[in-house]
Amino acid sequence: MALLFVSHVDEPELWRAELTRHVPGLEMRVHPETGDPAEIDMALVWLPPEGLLAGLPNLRAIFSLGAGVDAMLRDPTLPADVPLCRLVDSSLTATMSEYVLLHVLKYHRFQDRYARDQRHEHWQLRLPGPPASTRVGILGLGVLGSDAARVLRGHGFSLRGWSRTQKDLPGMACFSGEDGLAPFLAETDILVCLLPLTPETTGILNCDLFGLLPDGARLIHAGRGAHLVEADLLAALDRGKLAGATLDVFTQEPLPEGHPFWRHEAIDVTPHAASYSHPEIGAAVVADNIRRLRAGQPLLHLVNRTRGY
Ligand code: NDP
Ligand code: OXD
Repeated sequence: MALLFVSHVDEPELWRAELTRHVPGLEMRVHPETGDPAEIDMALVWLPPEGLLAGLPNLRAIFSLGAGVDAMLRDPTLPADVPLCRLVDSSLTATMSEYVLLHVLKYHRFQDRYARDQRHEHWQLRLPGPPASTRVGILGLGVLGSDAARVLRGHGFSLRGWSRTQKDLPGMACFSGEDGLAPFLAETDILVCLLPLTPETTGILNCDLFGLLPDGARLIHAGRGAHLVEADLLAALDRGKLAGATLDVFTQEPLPEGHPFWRHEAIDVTPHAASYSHPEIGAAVVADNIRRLRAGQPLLHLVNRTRGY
């Protein structure tokens, strides 16, 4: 039996080297060189073409190469009885926290303003207050959100977070559910979105939500493109409700040529690059699950398909 690797962004040979180091004798095939589909019992995938996994009759486990599995769950043919595990690894987590810290510091230290000043040959000293004077609010307090909070706390920022179920995290105010959203937003100067995309969170970053933030708030969005109502963001920026946005994810990726986000003065675009897994680290996590599957033990990081993440 063999593992099928499917990804247009991850480097298969790096993953093969690391996986076979941890699981000697593992046969890994790289899509589209699948061979006999009946010989595939595991799949390691990022954005597999719709229907591909349904065509593997002996599939026993699906391992995602990403933390978010919304695209896979949208595939109506995704085998319902095959366990689906998302990627939780320390490199993916650490790189996301770096991204969040980088852009929180950018806003806190006025680097966005200085970039604009430079374009206009304008010399103006802007002195920030201490980090505690900047209130950062994180939407989603799971693996990524809670680690970003830990890192930001280390830099002295004032923190709050929002999740579906109530959390109790050190050094931050935690809010949950629909009732917790407005009080959470009311004191958030920089809003960070690290939510999974589900029917409940689709379109959550909209004009109503922006209206609940203090005037001049900033957005750092690294969840999924469909969380954001793009026209509402442009309207909020244009009327000064929001002062800036850093966007890593988009409804259409790559962001199409001519899209208004590319040239907007107050928007920074990154190409879905916020976080990434180092194969040396990610493969150890996947290998652990392969051993568990073979030993009939419970798999780690199983997706709850009813909840959608
Ligand atoms: P987790 O599943 O660990 O955490 C998700 C968090 O979101 C949980 O705190 C959960 O609440 C909360 N949540 C889910 N639904 C709701 C809701 N309806 N209302 C309020 N809170 C909600 O996920 P990760 O932290 O690992 O990843 C989060 C997302 O980040 C991924 O799904 C993906 O979309 C995105 N991502 C983006 C990357 C990039 O490079 N741009 C890279 C990796 C991930 P509760 O704790 O109560 O369940
Ligand atoms: C992920 C991603 O979900 O890279 O891991 O977006």
